[in-house]
Amino acid sequence: MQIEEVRAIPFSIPYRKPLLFASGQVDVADHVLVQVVTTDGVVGTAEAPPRPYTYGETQASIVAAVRDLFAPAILGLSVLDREPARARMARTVGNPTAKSAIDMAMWDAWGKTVGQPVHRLLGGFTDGLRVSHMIGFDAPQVMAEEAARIRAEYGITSFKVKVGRRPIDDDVAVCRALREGLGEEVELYLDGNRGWTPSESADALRRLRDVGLSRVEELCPADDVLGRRWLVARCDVPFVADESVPTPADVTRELLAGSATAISIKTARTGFSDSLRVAHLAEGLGAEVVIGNQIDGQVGSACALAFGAALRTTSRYAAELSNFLDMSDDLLTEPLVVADGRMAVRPGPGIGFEIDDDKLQRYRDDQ
Ligand code: MUC
Ligand code: MG
Repeated sequence: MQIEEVRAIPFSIPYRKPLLFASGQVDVADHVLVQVVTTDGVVGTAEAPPRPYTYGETQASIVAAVRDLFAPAILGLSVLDREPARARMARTVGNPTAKSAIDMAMWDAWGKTVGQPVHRLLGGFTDGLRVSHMIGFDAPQVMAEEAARIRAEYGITSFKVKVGRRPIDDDVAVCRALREGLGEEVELYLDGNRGWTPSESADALRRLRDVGLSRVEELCPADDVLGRRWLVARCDVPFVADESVPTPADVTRELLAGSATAISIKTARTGFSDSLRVAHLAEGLGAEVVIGNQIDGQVGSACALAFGAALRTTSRYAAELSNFLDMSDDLLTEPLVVADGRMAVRPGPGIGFEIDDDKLQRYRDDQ
């Protein structure tokens, strides 16, 4: 069970339709497949998505961090040594998705070694999750039609609407088009990716009161310290912290400061080991959590699904698992399936997927 090799394989798969949001844009899934190989020949796999506007990482920096910093630090450890691996990686600051992919690849290797699914090793609460889909910027009618298509094809009835970069009138028009097009039964919530000021956020929330939003996420920067507290105190739906909580300590700070009332858990940035910490911390503090999407491919979405299904608190709300549907292809031998608005966890050992070697050859950037 000892780790004898750590691989960082850059690959690029185009999106059919780019995703636009207040802090950036994704046209290509230029991710890094991270694998740990054990002395028994078991391969544990996860992926790291570079999000420079959120974490400062790029595809090249993730490959370099895994190859030059983290692989030498963990070679020779057992796949059971996840806490020593975490401590050694913590000697380097930052690099959240590189560290998280290594952590999740170690859990995958552990599950494969003992023949057990990772969602059960993590807690085994349930066998599937309701799915929520994220809709990027476009014209109001186009966004409403896209959501209607996703509902018709996949049965998804929960949508996260990107706001915060255009004039507020445009965002208000989008939310109204979505509510009118989809009806009252559908869940709608906002993600501003820090694009508004606190007073712009308050203005938008006032104008959107009748749209019936279930929650809002990171409408303004957490660095607007007092303004954000002022806003959160006036917000009558849960205010979710996302990019402001890359670590468990940030979760504590944001919740205790009154700068957020709920937490987005993204396995891409906190792996499984720190996502457990975040979930338990939030539960202890009485704050709700949702499973977020780092614009993951199918490997990353399978990781988020396994984690979300593991605990009662993480499986309560629809999880953001479906943006891989916008990609032109992916790397798994058996693609993930969304049906009737749900995704079932994979029954196999580990996280529950296998990499298609031909596809990896086709999309890898290093050969
Ligand atoms: C999200 O929830 O914000 C966009 C930027 C990022 O860091 O994650 C995505 C989705
Ligand atoms: Mg977000």
